[in-house]
Amino acid sequence: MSGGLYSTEAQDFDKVLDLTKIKPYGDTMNDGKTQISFTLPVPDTDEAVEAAKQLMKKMGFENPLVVFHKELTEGFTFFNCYGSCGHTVDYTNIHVPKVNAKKWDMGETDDFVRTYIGRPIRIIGASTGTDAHTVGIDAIMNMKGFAGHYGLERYDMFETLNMGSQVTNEDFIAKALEMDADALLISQTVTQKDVHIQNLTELVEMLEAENLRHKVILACGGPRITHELAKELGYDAGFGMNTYADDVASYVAQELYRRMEEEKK
Ligand code: B12
Repeated sequence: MSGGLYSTEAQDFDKVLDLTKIKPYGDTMNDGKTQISFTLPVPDTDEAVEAAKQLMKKMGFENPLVVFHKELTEGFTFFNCYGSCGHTVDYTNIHVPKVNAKKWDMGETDDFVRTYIGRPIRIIGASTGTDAHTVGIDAIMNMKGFAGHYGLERYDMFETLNMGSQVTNEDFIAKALEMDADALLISQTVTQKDVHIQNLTELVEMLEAENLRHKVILACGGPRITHELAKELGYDAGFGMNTYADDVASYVAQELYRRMEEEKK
């Protein structure tokens, strides 16, 4: 037999991974199975379930299934749905901007700073603006660190100050000046209504206004921060999920050294 379901091509379709056309994996390769959840601002009725299915189809999902629905509060229904995604992306043609630094462990970074910079690097960090989340910046800076990676306070060759959360950009800059910081680390977790963009942009503008921007290494981080976004906003580097102190410590040491060498020229 040839063609249709019985062709070799069709038989292999659920086994063969084509990196130029990837789609979600559920039970078998290329089935596109996706789980999606959302809330509709209507009561939990048959019409609401039908509306959820129609919405799934409009989003491009085939065979939409509502597997769970519950009115969370009067007039708002939560849905958990499955569907098959018909779209694919070319994985071989994806290029993500990344922080340009070799990742070292704590000992390697300390050795490098001792040998090539010759003094401790001064770093100040905070979760700024209205953001109350401290766990991210603590994971990077606190002595005990995060997931088995010691924080910057543990490094011999870093002098650090973690200002905590809800620090205004004014106070942050004032403290950075007072300690003559080499690097400024900003953590942003809340991204609702792009509040992080406004806050991060304001800091850059304030540093520029005071003619300080080029004198410091400016890096930001958070679960929804990417290096690409950070660069767009005028930062030197951006760090997202699963970052450890090692990443930012190696980067700051290498970047400071690069700038010191540049100044000598
Ligand atoms: C704990 C928590 C809180 C605690 C925070 C306690 C504290 N002391 O930090 C409390 C209860 C106070 C809280 C409050 C709120 N929260 Co909250 N919170 C969380 C929660 C559950 C975990 C966050 C966390 O600690 N992650 C663990 C750390 C280690 O991960 P991380 O922050 O991503 O950090 C890593 C990287 O991103 C990176 N990194 C982070 N910062 C930096 C900085 C630098 C320089 C570098 C290099 C790297 C780096 O390194 C870290 C280690 O790998 C998340 C949901 C979730 N599961 O993620 C919601 C969450 C972040 N909160 C959320 C919200 C909305 C709020 C509130 C606004 C709720 C409200 N309406 O009141 C308030 C915030 C009010 C305010 N003014 O900010 C939303 C944010 C949605 C959004 N995108 O904006 C989330 C995602 C929950 C949700 N699904 O809705 N929250």
